[in-house]
Amino acid sequence: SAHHQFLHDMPKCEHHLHIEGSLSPTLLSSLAAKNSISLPDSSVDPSFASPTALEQRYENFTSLDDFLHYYFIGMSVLLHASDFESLAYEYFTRAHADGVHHAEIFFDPQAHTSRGVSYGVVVEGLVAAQKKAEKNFGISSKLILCFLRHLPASHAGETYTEAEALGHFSDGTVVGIGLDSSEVGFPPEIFREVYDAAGKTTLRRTAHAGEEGDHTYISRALDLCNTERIDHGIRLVDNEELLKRVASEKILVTMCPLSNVRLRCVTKVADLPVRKFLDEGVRFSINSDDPAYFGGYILDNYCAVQEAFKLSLVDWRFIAVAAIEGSWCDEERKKTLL
Ligand code: ES4
Ligand code: ZN
Repeated sequence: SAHHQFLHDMPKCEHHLHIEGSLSPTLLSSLAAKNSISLPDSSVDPSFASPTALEQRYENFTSLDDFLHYYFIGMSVLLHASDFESLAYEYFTRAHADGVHHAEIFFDPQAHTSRGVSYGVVVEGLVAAQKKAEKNFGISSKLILCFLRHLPASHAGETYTEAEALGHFSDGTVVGIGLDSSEVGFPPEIFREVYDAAGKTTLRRTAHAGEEGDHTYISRALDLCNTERIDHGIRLVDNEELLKRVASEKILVTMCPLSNVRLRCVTKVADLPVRKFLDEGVRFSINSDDPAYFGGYILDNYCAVQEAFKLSLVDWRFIAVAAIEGSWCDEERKKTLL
């Protein structure tokens, strides 16, 4: 895609990045060999014949669930704290090259604890990478613990309790909670208990809503889970009143353009409500979601938006300021980002 120097140079904040979704086929393949993890046999799924075959399969996802199948198999190669550290440091290296100054990173502990990798091991590796990225690149970062909505709410509750017991909520290791995985059929209010518990603490709250699900998933996240952000939120365009509310309440929508195209939520980037959000004053940021799976990192997403919409510098200023003001870092850090 076309490269825009001013978009590279603009200080960027990433708010919607699943760290497990930054696992490149190359790293996946090398960790599988190192950790003796058997991937599906290539006679069953030829995509696993080589990293290149896998890359090609990633270009043809038909839905969120089709992607999630590969996403959960991919992360099965992550076993040790050092694997999570390598994964996250590889992400930070790329994010730094793209001009990211601050990153808020989703992780899916249940996808690891359910296969015998402890919550503590996952966080140990991620935190090691965060410290190294801060020191070497000056990138500030936070972790957002996501619950998998296809699993029972009781499993989310157990995960919440474990993170809390380790002190990760009170010591700032985890800044907030999120909700991800299959959306349709798993509305946010199923997870009301953990959101209510988080609401009694300093934890911030977000949820994926209005990606494949309709606009009622967005209003239910806001009304029933008291979320402060909406991840994806593209179905906001189907309810004018809700859209105006999100604008007036300054709720940040974390958009992921290349993800929405790859998962066929829209046909092309130009079909996303970027112009609409700008005209209505809806605050949003532009993010990569699962960059190793969706054909681009954050700068590719910024450039795709520019190619599709030809935004003005005033528009880009609005996006940059919204991203900084909507970040979950302290006010001192925000001042240095602005
Ligand atoms: C995800 Cl694109 C997307 N949607 C929902 N859940 C996810 N987990 C990782 N990527
Ligand atoms: Zn996502």
